[in-house]
Amino acid sequence: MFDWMPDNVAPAKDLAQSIRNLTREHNRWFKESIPLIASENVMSPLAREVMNSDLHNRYAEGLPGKRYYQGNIFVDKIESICEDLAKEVFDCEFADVRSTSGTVANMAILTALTKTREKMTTVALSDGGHISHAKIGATGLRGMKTYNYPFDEKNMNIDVEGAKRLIREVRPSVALFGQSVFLFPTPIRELKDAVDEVGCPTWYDGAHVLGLIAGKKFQDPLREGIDVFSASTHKTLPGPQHGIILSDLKREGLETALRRGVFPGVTSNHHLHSVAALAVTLAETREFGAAYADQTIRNAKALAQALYERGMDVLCEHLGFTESHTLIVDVERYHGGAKVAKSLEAANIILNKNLLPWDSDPVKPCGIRIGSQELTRLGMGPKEMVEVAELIARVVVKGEVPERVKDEVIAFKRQFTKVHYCFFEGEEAYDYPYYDGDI
Ligand code: DSN
Repeated sequence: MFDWMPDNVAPAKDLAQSIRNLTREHNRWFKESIPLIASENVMSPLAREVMNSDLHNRYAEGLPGKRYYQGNIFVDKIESICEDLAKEVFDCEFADVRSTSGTVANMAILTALTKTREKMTTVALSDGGHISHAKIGATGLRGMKTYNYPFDEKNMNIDVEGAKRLIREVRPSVALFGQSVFLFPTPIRELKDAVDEVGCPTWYDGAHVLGLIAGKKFQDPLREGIDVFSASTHKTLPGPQHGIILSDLKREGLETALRRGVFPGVTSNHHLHSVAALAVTLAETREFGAAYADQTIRNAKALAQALYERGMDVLCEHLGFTESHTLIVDVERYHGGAKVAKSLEAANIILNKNLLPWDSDPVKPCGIRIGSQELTRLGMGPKEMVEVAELIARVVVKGEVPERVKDEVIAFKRQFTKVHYCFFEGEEAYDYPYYDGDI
């Protein structure tokens, strides 16, 4: 031990072993839990294999064939295949797969499309907008002045007439759409007149619904007239934590601006192992994506219906609850989202509290958000959604002690630990290779 190290600091090997043990415990916990966070998923065995490769250790600034480093012979091929697959799956002219996250992709687009102190229109955080669209996030960092679309709380979507008025009045440099709470398609076509009148580019952040769009089961933003489509790649698209930018390049100079926005704009090296994992995910999506997206939406509707029948206030019953993977429940009468999410966590049911448009206190949200995509990936269908709803309702509605429900959650979940809708279907989702023994 170093002489400057106080006696109570553990040796490095013990700390490393602790991290190893905690990681294993995390894996086991998720194997025994019901994962319902709408922004998460499990990667396929093949995606995990390439993710955990030497690609992780390398540099490749620039684009295939135009690099600043040697050693990219195979990297160039992988990245080119990834871009081609993205263009094919999303039926578009342009794909940049170098952003290291959805927020980094958004920062690249802000760099490409805007200048400091310009105006943009966005969905408010309380209405489901993403943090990177807000003043406190990337948009604010760019110095943008943001104006929020009026929101139709009953239908949980942008208020079309109000949004048209706002766009005409503000005359933004860019009109941004897309949410982290995405129940229904954005009325892009309905807003087209106003946007065309102003002449600004339109941008759609489709991170949450990317896998549903890939499976052709949600709106197709580029076909509906959007100029730039950004996303992270690990929510309904079950890929690595990474980002993507797609476009049909209908505006002059867009390709160069977007490429420069990513590099050198907001990234130096991109994450080559993630590009490989994304390429595998896109290939698997081309093969299995339609069935997976269809089942994900069916499961979300089935789960919403089953929760509703058990007395929970699932939003938008009059619209069939949802057209995506997400459902929202108002749990104010059960003491709010924070308390409910915590109680469910004690029963190994993992979801998050969520702000509702009518919440008066942003730190005490009245909602919870639930996503069906990961359970779908693990092979569950409508029958299992009813079982999941019953387990949730026992904790939330009937007030059963969460720790008592937990044993049943574990027994239930142990039947669903394998990945589906991928090559090597049926491999374990939560098992990773280990070295034997302690350090
Ligand atoms: N904050 C994430 C979510 O859970 O929706 C998106 O980045």
